[in-house]
Amino acid sequence: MTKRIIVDPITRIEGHLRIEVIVDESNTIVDAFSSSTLWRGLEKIIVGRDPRDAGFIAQRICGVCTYSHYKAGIVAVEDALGIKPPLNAQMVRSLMNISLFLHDHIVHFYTLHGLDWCDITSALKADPAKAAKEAYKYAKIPLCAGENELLAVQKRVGDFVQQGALGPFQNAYWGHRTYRFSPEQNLIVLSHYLKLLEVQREVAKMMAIFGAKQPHPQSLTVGGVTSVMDILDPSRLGEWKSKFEMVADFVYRAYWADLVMAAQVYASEPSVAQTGCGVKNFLSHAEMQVGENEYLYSTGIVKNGDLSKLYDLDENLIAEEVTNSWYKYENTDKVALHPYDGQTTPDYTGFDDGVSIGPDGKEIPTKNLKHDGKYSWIKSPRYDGEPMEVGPLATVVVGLAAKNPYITPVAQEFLKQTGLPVEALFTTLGRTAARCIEARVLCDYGLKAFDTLVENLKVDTRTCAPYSIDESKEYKGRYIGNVPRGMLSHWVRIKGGKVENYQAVVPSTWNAGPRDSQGKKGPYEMSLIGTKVADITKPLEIIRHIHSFDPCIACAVHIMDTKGAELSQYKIAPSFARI
Ligand code: NFE
Ligand code: MG
Repeated sequence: MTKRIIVDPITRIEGHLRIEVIVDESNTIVDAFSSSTLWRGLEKIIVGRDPRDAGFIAQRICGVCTYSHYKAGIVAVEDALGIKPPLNAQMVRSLMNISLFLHDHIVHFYTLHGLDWCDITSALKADPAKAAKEAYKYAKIPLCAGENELLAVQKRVGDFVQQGALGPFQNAYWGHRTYRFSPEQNLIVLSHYLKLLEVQREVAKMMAIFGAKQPHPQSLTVGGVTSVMDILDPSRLGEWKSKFEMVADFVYRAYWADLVMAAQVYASEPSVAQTGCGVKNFLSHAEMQVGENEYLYSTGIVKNGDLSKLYDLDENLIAEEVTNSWYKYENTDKVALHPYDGQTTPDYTGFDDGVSIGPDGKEIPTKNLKHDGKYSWIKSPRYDGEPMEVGPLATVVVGLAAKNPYITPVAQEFLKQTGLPVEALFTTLGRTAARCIEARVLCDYGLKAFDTLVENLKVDTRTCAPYSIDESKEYKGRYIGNVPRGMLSHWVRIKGGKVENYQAVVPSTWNAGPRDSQGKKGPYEMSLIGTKVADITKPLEIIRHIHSFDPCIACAVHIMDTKGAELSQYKIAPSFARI
């Protein structure tokens, strides 16, 4: 007898994500469905507009990676028009990108994913003196982990819990048997969780220095950047650098240390150390420009987890399917469309009546995803017909296969410090570690972009390239790069001086999309298969796997009904919301 577990909504992510799994008699997941239940969007709004506005509109796809779609929209139009921005503009864009990645990664680990690893209730029972000693095992000079600091953290959180208003700590699976940290280790992570709140504020300011504000910076324009006064002001440059150093310090002494600790402790927890990565194809793109032609991350493809071979990326082989998504393709018999010819026409087919496991372990009637039809607002991107994982794990895996000189030493250091084999990367633990490795590469080498900018400013102060748009001509162009959640591409066609078609193929779409016409599941769904759920009323394992991708469903869907028509109604049952 199989049973169905539904987690809807998955909280501590951006957007609306529902996961349904089928478990067998041993509570092992044998099938999985990933669905975005909310529909929104922007690709259609861009059509018919002035191409110079595409980036500003595309930016509204998401309030998390607010810079990614902005930059992608600007660069896609620059590519179409044949514009190369001056080096100063390229470097400032890179400094903003470094700020975004650092912000996203540390916030993800502590605020969104950390409580999947760290049991707060256990931290309150810790011995602070013992914890202070423990912290020295993972950092030369631990951050916020002295005995008195830890005692203060315990008191602060203890007082908060005493009030009975648990706020962000409510509704979790405290005491779950797959939590593995000792009380002292939990207390160290909890201390860093609180410190993050301060660091997060500073890293947001880093973005605003050259972006004018955060979220949704405003200083990129087709041809270059507009933050000229800030670029030419040494004190603004110095402000960015000192904030970068403060964030890097947090990454070295807290984030990295906690991930080394997690890797050592959780190596013996099968649900994270042996499962969580089913699609072993990885796709990544060069990003984080630090010189004229120098990038910290590499482009390429790794297939079936084989690090000995790196395949070139052929962008003609990128396509999106809607076989199991609530869209239809019109005037074509193709099942997959290249993004230059992509369509976004809704075709909502609803849910089925059925049953699933309720909070007390008994079956209750529910509206379920259709298992033999359309079941998500997310499309299914494919590369040469195959699902691909994108994101920090892809950056690290492709970086290792490419023998990337920035990624390789950092990844090797992590494996050496934790004693894990390289195969351990192909798990949920590996994916979470890879995000930290990606952040650490920025801390080790990110200032190369800063130095390139400072050196170049001595001989060249240009910040924008001149250009013109010929209305009698047709153009097409794209941005392909990596953003915090993985490979992102924006594709634009321009005709008569206006945007004729616009498509975004987004990281969380690659990872969260439903199965395709061949029945091949995407990375979220495959990550769940084979995992044994310890307690079906507390499916922490499901949440941990999915959180490790850092889902952003606003990004993944990015389309809405521009006429405001009601497409369906949603009711959220809070008892099912899991943090
Ligand atoms: Ni909305 Fe995004 C990133 C983009 S996501 S967060 O990173 O592009 O898939
Ligand atoms: Mg799209």
